[in-house]
Amino acid sequence: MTSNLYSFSSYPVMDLIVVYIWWLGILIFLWVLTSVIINIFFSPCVGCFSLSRLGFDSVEYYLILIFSGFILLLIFLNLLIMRSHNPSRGKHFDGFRGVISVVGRQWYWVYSFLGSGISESIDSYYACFVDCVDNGINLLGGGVYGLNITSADVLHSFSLPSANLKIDAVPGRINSVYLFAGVLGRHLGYCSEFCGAGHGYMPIVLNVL
Ligand SMILES: [Cu+2]
Repeated sequence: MTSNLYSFSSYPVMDLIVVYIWWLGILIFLWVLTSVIINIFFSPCVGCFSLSRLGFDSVEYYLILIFSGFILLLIFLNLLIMRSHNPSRGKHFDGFRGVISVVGRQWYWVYSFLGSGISESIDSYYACFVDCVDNGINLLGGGVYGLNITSADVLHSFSLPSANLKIDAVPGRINSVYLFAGVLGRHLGYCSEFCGAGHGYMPIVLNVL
C-alpha cells in the first residue's frame, strides 16, 4: 500500500488527479509562454500572430492529439473515482480491513466496527472544550475501510476535511464510501449539517495508528 502525497483520501487515485491537474497547469503555462515568445521574437511580419502561418500545422496537430490523450486519461481517472465511491459496483481492495458503521444522533456519533464478526458499538461523546471526544475511531494506517453512514434521528453530516470527505447522514438511508487511511495521526472533523442545539458539540476524531 502506498502512502499518499497531500491528504488521505477515499481512494488513492484521488491524489493522481491532484498531480494531474498540477502537471496540466504547468503544461498550459509553458505552452502559452512558448507561443508568446515565438510570436514576439520569430514572427516574420508585424501582423502575424498565428502559429499556423509559421508552418506549425503539424505541431498543432500533434499537440491536439497529446492534449486529447490527457483529457481521455482524466475521464478514465474520474470513472475510477466514481466506481470506487460505489461499493455495490466496486470490489474490495488490497488491505481492506472491514466496514465501520457510523450513526449520527442528537448529539453524538455511534461507531460500530463490522470487521471481525463481532459487532460492538461505541458512543463518541463530546468530552472537552473544543475538539475532543471520549471515544474516537481508531484505524490502522494503510488500511482501506468501508464507511456506512446513516442517522437515527435528524439529518447530520459526517465531515472529515483532511480526507476530502463529507457525507450526509440521512435517516432511513445508508451512504457508503471507502476510506483509505494513508496518513498517520489524529484527524478532526465536525458534524456539517445543522441538527439542533448540540450541533456544534459532536466533533469527529479519527486516529490513524
Ligand atoms: Cu449536526
